[in-house]
Amino acid sequence: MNHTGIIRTVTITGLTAALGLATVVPAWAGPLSTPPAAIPAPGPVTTVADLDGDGEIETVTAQLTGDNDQVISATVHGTFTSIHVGADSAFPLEAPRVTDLNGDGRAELIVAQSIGANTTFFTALHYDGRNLGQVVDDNDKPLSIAEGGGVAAHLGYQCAPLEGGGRTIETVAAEADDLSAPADRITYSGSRTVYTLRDGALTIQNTLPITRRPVTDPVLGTDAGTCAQTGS
Ligand SMILES: [Ca+2]
Ligand SMILES: [Ca+2]
Repeated sequence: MNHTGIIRTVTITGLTAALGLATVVPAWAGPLSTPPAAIPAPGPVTTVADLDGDGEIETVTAQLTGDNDQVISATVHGTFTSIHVGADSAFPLEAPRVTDLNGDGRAELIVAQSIGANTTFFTALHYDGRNLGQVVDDNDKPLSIAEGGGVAAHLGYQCAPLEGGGRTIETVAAEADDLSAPADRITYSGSRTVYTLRDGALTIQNTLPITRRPVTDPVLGTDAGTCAQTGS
């Protein structure tokens, strides 16, 4: 006998009557119904990564701490490290993407900071052996990578094997040349930049101009999955 079910039914019915929710509750009752638009989760959210490349995974935690601010933390060999970076507190926090941007076995974390209708902006974190820090670009500024762009732009990143071992990181940033063209004729212009990462700093190896290329052109191709940390 399952008395709990009976009691629940009675309780919900009572609550429904009391709050006048009779038309709302049935929509919730089905197993396939979805809750209303999510309120930003208080977190934390976690993932696992091998930050120091020793083959043991660490738990990485992200927690919203305030308006557009999150703290990313981990404990490596008993030593706690954390860093505050931007967040988009209008959306539920997502766990960092676990990547290995240079193929050295130590994880870098790709963290969403700003989420737009079509474009998400990420920064990257690396572990220097003691602390988490932000990966900096060739101007010594914290890296910002855009992904998405909708029809108006083509933005993304991927990794590629580097001759002699390791990986390069490639970013694509291109804009539509003429949005009034038929959808299948829209071309994009911009650049594809190839970087190497060492000690948390990117160095440009090559910049390929992209000139009026269709979206199917490999020069515009990006596959973020190619940056995944092997074995994580
Ligand atoms: Ca480890
Ligand atoms: Ca790495």
